[in-house]
Order: sequence, then C-alpha cells, then structure tokens
Amino acid sequence: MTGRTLDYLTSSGERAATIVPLTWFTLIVSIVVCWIIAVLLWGGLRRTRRHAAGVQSRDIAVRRGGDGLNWIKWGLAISAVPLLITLVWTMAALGHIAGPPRRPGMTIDVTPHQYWWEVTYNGPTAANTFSTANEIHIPTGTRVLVRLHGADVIHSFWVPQLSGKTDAIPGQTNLSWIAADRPGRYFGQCTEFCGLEHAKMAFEVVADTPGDFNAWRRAQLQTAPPPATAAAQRGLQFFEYRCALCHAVRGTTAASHYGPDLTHLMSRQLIASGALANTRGNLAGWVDGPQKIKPGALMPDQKLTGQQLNDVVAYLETLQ
Ligand code: HEC
Ligand SMILES: [Cu+2]
Repeated sequence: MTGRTLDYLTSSGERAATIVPLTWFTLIVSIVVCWIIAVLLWGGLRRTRRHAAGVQSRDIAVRRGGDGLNWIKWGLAISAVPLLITLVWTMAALGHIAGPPRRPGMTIDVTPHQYWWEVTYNGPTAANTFSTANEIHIPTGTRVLVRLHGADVIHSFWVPQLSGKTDAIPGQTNLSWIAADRPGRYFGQCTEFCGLEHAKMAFEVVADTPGDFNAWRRAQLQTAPPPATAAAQRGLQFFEYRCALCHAVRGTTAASHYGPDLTHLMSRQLIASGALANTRGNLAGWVDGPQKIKPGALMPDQKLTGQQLNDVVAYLETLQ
C-alpha cells in the first residue's frame, strides 16, 4: 500500500523511474546554486561595506577593466554546464518516455468526467467489455497504454508514482502510459482545475500480479446476480426506477453511463472518486446526500425515505 501520497521524488514504475533521477538532479543543482548565490551576495555586501564605510554607494565609480566582469564571465560559463546537462538529459528522458509505447501490453480507455473517472476495458466483443470507475487495475510489469478521452471540460491525469501528467481535452484523445514494477495502490489526482469538486477528483491505480489481474478481470466481466433477500429485491426495483437514469448495472435494465457503472461497486475500496471509503455507512450517506459530501457533484440529493435508503443500500451491497 503506497498510500494517498502525491510523492514524486520516488517512483514505482518504468516511466516515473526515468524522470525521478532528473528531478533530483535539477532539485539539488537548484539548491546548490541558491546557496552559492547567497554566499557570494553576502560576501559582496560585507566587502562593499568594509571598503566604503561612510561613503554613499552612488559615489563609488564603476572601474572599467576591474575584476567585476570576470565574475560575470565565470559565472556564465559555470552555470552553462548544469543547464546544458539538464537540457540534454531532459531531451533523452522525453525521447524515452514521452511517446506511447510501440507495443503496449494492454490498452485502456479513461474518460474523466466532472468529478469522476470512467475506466473502460475493451474486449473483442461487447460481452468482453466492461467499465468501472475511479479504480484502474493493471497487471504489474506491463506497459499500459491509457487513451484519455475528453468528455466535458479539461482534466489532467496524474499518477506521480507511475507517470507524469497528461491533459484530457474535449473532442480529442490524448495518449499516456503507465507501468508498475510491483503490486500496490498508487494514488492519482486530477491536476487541471475542472470545477467545484476538482480537489475531490482522485483515483487509484491498483497494480496486481498478472494472476490477480486476470482473476479481477474475469470477476468484472460477470453480470450482477439477481438479489436474494426481500430488501435487496425491493432495492433493485427502486434502483431501476430512480437510479437507472444515470447508472448502469449489467444484468439489469439500468444502462445509463452518465454516472459510474455500479455492476461491481463493492469491489472498489473508495467511492465518489476517492472522497469516501466504501463502507455501508458512507455508501448510505452518499446515496442520500451526495451534495453534503461533494457540493456541486453531478448526482443530486436523492431525498429517500428511511425504507427506500435501506433497501437500495441492501441492493448495492449485493454488487460484489
Ligand atoms: C442525475 C444523475 C444521477 C442519479 C439520478 C443518481 N446518480 Fe449516483 N452518481 C451520479 C454521478 C454523476 C456520480 C459521480 C459523482 C462524483 O463522484 O463526483 C454518482 C455516483 C454514485 C455512486 C458512487 C460510485 C463510485 O464508484 O464512486 C453511487 C454508489 C451512486 N451514485 C448511487 C446512486 C443511487 C443508489 C442512486 C439512486 C437512488 C443514484 N446514484 C442516482 C449521478 C446520478
Ligand atoms: Cu480536475
């Protein structure tokens, strides 16, 4: 578990690993340069004070041919070296990682919406295709091509442990890619201001071993089983009449993709784009009053009776 960190000074995958040493190099060079400037400035100020006690600075004539110009020449020559190294290194790093991989091991489609992430895994047929939300599962050791589709406004896809940022622009498909060395959960965040709930538009990349990933994929391809208990059955009826307007559950009549696909809602650890842990209490709180949790989110408060809320949550809990 890597935790909810936007730490970009370490990496967990091939792509980020290419950028991190360059980040450290520029960071250290910048710190050293700031110190050198501070020390020279401090020395310079002391020298002038000593030499010119009681003399106004405007009275000191600038001497031509003095050693002042040498400082500038040397300063320029020395700073050109790290700048040149940074330039060449940046070009080399970009050459390695900027383009999409020529032979990606897997391709997924990610569509950021105002305030959540739709993730689609395309198979050869519709029965092999499914979509989920805010949790992107990938197998470790695989270069995964991410096709970013702009849906409404500009968003930006960023998983600091795995990759740099790529914008999703309406009417356009941008390409990014991610790869993870080891299993874990890697925090991601929208990094382009997209409206009221931009800050609560997070997601997670879950890297599984290839075996776990295939098991997960097989489970996601299943349609939802018919609910067994009376409460859950009432919940499904209510869901098809009230929530199907915006949500899909494969295996029922609910088929709208305006909001997240809920077929395997309970397989996700977080809901509402990372705003809440997926517990029964949080789920009930969200369904009843999403506007209290994410004011401005595009799911209106549902204003349910106690019975309706109970039934619909009982139904949601069957969506393993
Ligand atoms: C007008 C459209 C609309 C209706 C009606 C609606 N929702 Fe939503 N729902 C959304 C949107 C949009 C989101 C994503 C919100 C976000 O994260 O910003 C969402 C998110 C959710 C989530 C979180 C899913 C996840 O994985 O993060 C659940 C659970 C949910 N809705 C359940 C329901 C239930 C149950 C009902 C019916 C009582 C319902 N919704 C009615 C639009 C709607
Ligand atoms: Cu955003």
